[in-house]
Amino acid sequence: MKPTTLVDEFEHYSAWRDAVYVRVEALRDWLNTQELGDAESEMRLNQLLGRLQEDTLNVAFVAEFSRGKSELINAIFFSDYRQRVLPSSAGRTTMCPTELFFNPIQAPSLRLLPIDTKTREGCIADFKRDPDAWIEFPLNLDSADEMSATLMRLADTMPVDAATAEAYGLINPDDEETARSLSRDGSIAIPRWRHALINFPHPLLKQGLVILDTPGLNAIGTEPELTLSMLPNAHAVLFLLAADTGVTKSDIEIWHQHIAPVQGASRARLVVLNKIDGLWDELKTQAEIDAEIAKQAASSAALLELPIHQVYPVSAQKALVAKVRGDAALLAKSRLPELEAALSQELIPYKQALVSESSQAAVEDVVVKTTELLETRLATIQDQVDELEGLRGKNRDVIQHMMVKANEDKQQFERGLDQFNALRNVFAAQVDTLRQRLGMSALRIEVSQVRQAMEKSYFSAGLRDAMGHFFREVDGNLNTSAEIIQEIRAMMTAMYQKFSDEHGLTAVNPPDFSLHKYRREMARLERIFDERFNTLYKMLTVGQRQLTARFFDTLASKVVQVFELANSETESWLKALISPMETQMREHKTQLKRRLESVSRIHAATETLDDRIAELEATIGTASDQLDNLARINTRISNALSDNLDGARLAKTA
Ligand SMILES: Nc1nc2c(ncn2[C@@H]2O[C@H](COP(=O)(O)OP(=O)(O)OP(=O)(O)O)[C@@H](O)[C@H]2O)c(=O)[nH]1
Ligand SMILES: [Mg+2]
Repeated sequence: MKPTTLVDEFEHYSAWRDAVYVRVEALRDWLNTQELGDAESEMRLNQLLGRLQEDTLNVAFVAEFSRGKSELINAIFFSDYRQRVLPSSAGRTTMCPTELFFNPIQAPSLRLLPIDTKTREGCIADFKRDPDAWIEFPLNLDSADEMSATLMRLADTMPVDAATAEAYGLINPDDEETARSLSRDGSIAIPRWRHALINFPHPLLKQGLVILDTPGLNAIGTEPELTLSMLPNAHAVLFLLAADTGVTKSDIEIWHQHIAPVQGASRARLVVLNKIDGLWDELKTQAEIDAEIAKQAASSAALLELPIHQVYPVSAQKALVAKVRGDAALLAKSRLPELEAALSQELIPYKQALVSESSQAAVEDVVVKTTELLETRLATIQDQVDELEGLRGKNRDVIQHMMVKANEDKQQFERGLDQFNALRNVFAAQVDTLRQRLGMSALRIEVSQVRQAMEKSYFSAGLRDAMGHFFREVDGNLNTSAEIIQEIRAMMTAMYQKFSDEHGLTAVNPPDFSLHKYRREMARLERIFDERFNTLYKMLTVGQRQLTARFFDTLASKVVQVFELANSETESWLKALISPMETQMREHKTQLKRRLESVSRIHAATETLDDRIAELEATIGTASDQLDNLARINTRISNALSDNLDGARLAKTA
């Protein structure tokens, strides 16, 4: 069987995602036309639709320089252009982290962030929001030559003196390697750009693929954002070794510092042993060559402490040549198809599971809520029908009595509503405290205090104290917030119970919510900081202090991001907590009012009993049709979600 390529697999995934999108959209529109949706459900579904639309799949390529990262990207994704899209050459080529993606709103372009932004405040994510910080070069898609000439800028360097390089955090003057790379006039060549964004209308990028090519050259260490967010955010990381160099000390360092620790158990992480064409010795038999390749793969796996099946030997260069020339035998020999198949098998199902899970959760919440509403409606109307049936043949006195009773119920419920509103005030006060604890302004003050403390400290001990203090404060805030959340939940549970006992509303179990994962993420960030800076000397040099300060800036913006997430999740939880109650209250109030109206009208003899019962029964019919429809729409979404890609593929080939 021909192994499926990543390109095919990704197309199936996109088709699956589009199918889910259409069905979720149908649910939202149906709720609107039936007037069954509320603001909360509509918001959840719109958020989900937004996520499905902007869904990206991030694949990062990491290795020492010259292992063939850019060549491998060219071979896997860009062979259709029949030439090298990304520059790839001997020695150090790609000089800055490069993201390839597609944004239809902007013209195809290469945008470059100058290296001197390293001395400015703000991290790459901040600069991405500031278009003026970038230098833009249009990409002429009609001329492959022009395009690759433009992209050669990814390899730009410039000479600076050692002090400047140190200020950028690119060198450590005490380090031997730095001394070696200084030329006679004391200058050193550094990357001209800090980061590159390539907006390119490739079919896969159009569907949400984002590729991250990184430079070797220990850039990972000097750009904290790579360690803190870009690599952890990647859905798959490919780590490259090269058969001609074998596994070097710096390969092992990169692996242990940046790749092995950031990976979750389910995340795709593939090790590629590139340049196996160097072992294609024409004087040897194929079996001997295969044995040699297997031997190298095994020793690489052992050095990285991995099972051998996680190492994929390939020749990126021959694969690119083979694809450009349409040479199937050479392509097979390059072994790229095996790597592509493994990548798609690890990457796509993992990504699909993530998206499926979050979609399922949002849809289920909305469906459960709407079902409850319809069931309550059905039950109350049925009660009214029963009550009216009981009136048949009764005299006016009895009817009068019923009217009084209905009025009393309505009044009692209105008193209940007053209590509910009083409780809402308590709820609002608690939410206020929670917002202060989780608030962004408190966090920003905290961050600037640490920043000042760091600027004053010349010793690494002082710096670590400031950081330790920061993390304790942040964790303290999260902890207090977690306690408030528990209190709010207990209060709401009691309130639901009360209304269920006194007014017969459906008892809802308020959703649980914990800040645990955010505390865990903070602990992870603290660990990364510790690991990076506990080896520093007692006295800090200017360069080390600057590097530490910049690392802290990135870390702080990451902490702010985590807080923003925690905040928005907390806000949604608060809404989800109160909104079913509000919906039920509203519904109950309407039904009580209708009941009083029907009894009154019958009492005043403006309507016959039969007419009224028939009318109510029609309403029952509508509500139960709606229930059926909702169940059908829900099944359709579930089917779309659980439709695995194998199914989609079979359907397409059949
Ligand atoms: N023989 C052989 N050479 C390869 C292969 N893949 C890449 N190369 C060569 O190795 C050199 C480095 O390749 P690049 O793609 O620039 O490597 P890189 O990892 O992107 O390097 P940096 O951008 O410097 O970090 C180039 O001269 C490529 O032609 C391969 O499979 N076989
Ligand atoms: Mg490169």
